[in-house]
Amino acid sequence: MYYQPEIETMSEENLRDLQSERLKELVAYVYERIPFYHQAFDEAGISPEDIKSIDDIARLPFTVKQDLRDGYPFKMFAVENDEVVRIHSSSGTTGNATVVGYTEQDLVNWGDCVARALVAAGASTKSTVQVAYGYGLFTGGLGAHRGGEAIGCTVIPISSGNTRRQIQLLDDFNTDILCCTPSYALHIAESALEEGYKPADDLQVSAAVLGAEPCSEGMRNEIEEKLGLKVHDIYGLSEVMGPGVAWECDKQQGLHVCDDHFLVEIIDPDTLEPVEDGQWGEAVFTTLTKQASPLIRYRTRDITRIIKGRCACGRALTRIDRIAGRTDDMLIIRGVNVFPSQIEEVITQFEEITAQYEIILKSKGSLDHVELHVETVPDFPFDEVRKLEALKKDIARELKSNLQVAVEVKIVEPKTIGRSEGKAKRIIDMREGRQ
Ligand code: DLL
Repeated sequence: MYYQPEIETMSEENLRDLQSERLKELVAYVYERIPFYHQAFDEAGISPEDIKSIDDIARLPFTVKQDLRDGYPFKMFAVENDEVVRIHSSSGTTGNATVVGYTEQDLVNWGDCVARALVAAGASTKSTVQVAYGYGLFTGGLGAHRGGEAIGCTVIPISSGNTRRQIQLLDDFNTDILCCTPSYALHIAESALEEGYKPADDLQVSAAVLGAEPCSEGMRNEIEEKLGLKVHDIYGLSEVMGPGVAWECDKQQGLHVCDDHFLVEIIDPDTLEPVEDGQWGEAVFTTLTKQASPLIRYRTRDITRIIKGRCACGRALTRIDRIAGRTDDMLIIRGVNVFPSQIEEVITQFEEITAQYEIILKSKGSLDHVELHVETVPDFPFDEVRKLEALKKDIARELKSNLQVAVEVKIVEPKTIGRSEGKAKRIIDMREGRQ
């Protein structure tokens, strides 16, 4: 099912034409309205008339998070305050937060993008959508909310947390679509099982639209199995809009980008040159329709690749692979690059442990030392030392043979690793000078 078939099934050629038209309008718009871009274009020796189609995109300068921080709060806005109807912001752990504005039309477009994702996951006017992403300055809650309302679903704005209540409402209100982070979905599933529910049988929920953090196939399978539903990945970032920039259809073969609103490129983060389709690199987005906070070539630091060929669902929208991780989160263990999601993929193959884990980075002399904490499932015989030792060895061996990394595995008792209601914190950096 499609939410906007005229866009979702538009031919590639027409989509490209539409993108080129919108890109031309966008460059003139930002050049005129945002001094930062006026100056950046001048410095690059580019004038808006030089951009004739999306093939010229690489002539434009990049935008990075620091540019948004430097523009705090409103210098990157293209409209006056009277046109801004909403603000979201992502808290900066370092430096200023980034602030993003939305006009009424921006919110309509955002709702459409999320609605496409929800409909692709099976939503209709008859659906009840439980939004367990956090509401507030984070874009997850209100973004998913708007998408559900755009379709005409019944939306439950429960926000994140209060897990017992989540389960009760899933049951009492016959929720059929759950929206939250993957780690929170797993926590909800575990808690429901603990409370004596058989979620796969007792609950009506048939799809979960999960995003805001990476989720390995292993973790996805675990959530699907425990809750008896299908997981649809949804991607986005506040600077570019929020959830809904790209999402999975029922084929689960990559995420469809909303090409009419965003132009995606994949670049090599070191050379900044575009990579061939199919090669992994950093996703860069240009917003084609945003009025309040448009962005040219925004470097996301998220690692993905273009999936070639047309999806069996019939959509011509560009597909990107599920996000492997962020360049900032990439671990370099004795020279080997590895993302936490790759470690997750390996450990979720073990039935004896849950998908809850923590990666602790420590200093040993001048070298980095990596400790992986994993938790056994509740019915594992934790006091049988030989079984525990064997499991530990097996996990370490699998990590070594799959990822070529040597990590010290520590198995901890069930329920000792902190559960997350939003984005899980998987890496704890205890290296000297990093705390
Ligand atoms: O996380 C927006 C969002 C909310 C997306 C709800 C999906 C669902 P930020 O807080 O600005 O916005 O964080 C954006 O989260 O650059 C990625 O690193 C990561 N991320 C978002 N979606 C996914 C995903 C929201 N599906 C940052 N898979 C992005 C992997 C994701 N990582």
